[in-house]
Amino acid sequence: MLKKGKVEMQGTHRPFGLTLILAIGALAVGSAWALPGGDDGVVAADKVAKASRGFPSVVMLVPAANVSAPAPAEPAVLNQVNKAFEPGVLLVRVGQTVTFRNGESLLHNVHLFDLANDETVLNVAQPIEGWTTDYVFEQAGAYAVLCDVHPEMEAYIVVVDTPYATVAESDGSFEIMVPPGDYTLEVWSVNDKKRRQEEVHVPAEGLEFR
Ligand SMILES: [Cu+2]
Repeated sequence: MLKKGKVEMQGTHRPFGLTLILAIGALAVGSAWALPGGDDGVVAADKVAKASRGFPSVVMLVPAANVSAPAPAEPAVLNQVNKAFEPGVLLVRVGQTVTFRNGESLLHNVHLFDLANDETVLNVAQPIEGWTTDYVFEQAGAYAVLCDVHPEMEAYIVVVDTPYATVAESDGSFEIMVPPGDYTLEVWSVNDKKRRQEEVHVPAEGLEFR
């Protein structure tokens, strides 16, 4: 089934603003999102599959109970610079805008494939430096991002429907702050067709799965 998204395109010539650089920095370190409604969470930590070809795993804890946590208003940015996508793995929430940005004076494009069925969901040119294309994912899933101009360009977008998710370190370690409770732990890794999935209970003192 084709997953429908929302696309907005615009050509801009603005140089990088500080805000954008900070946003990319925050994504690069893979920090977990803040807890909805406060930070009275506990640490859930483990070690999952280590990075492969430079692509780290993504870990998500999907709460059994409904959690009201709107997607971040600020866009997640996938930059195109030095003939590479940055970051290589982008974690976004359902409903959060992804901004694809051409960060250099080269012709690129964005060719987005749904990994569930290999169907193209977006294929747009990014002709000049500063060009941006916005896209909103309306369902959770995993997507490959390629540039047809530069076959070496490759990235992945993991769209999650939980506020408790993070990009793991390259050695596979991660920490997520969560309220105590029952969760499904899911792990996305670039080499695994099937996600690791298990039910976990996070007690009041937190949990180290290791
Ligand atoms: Cu390119």
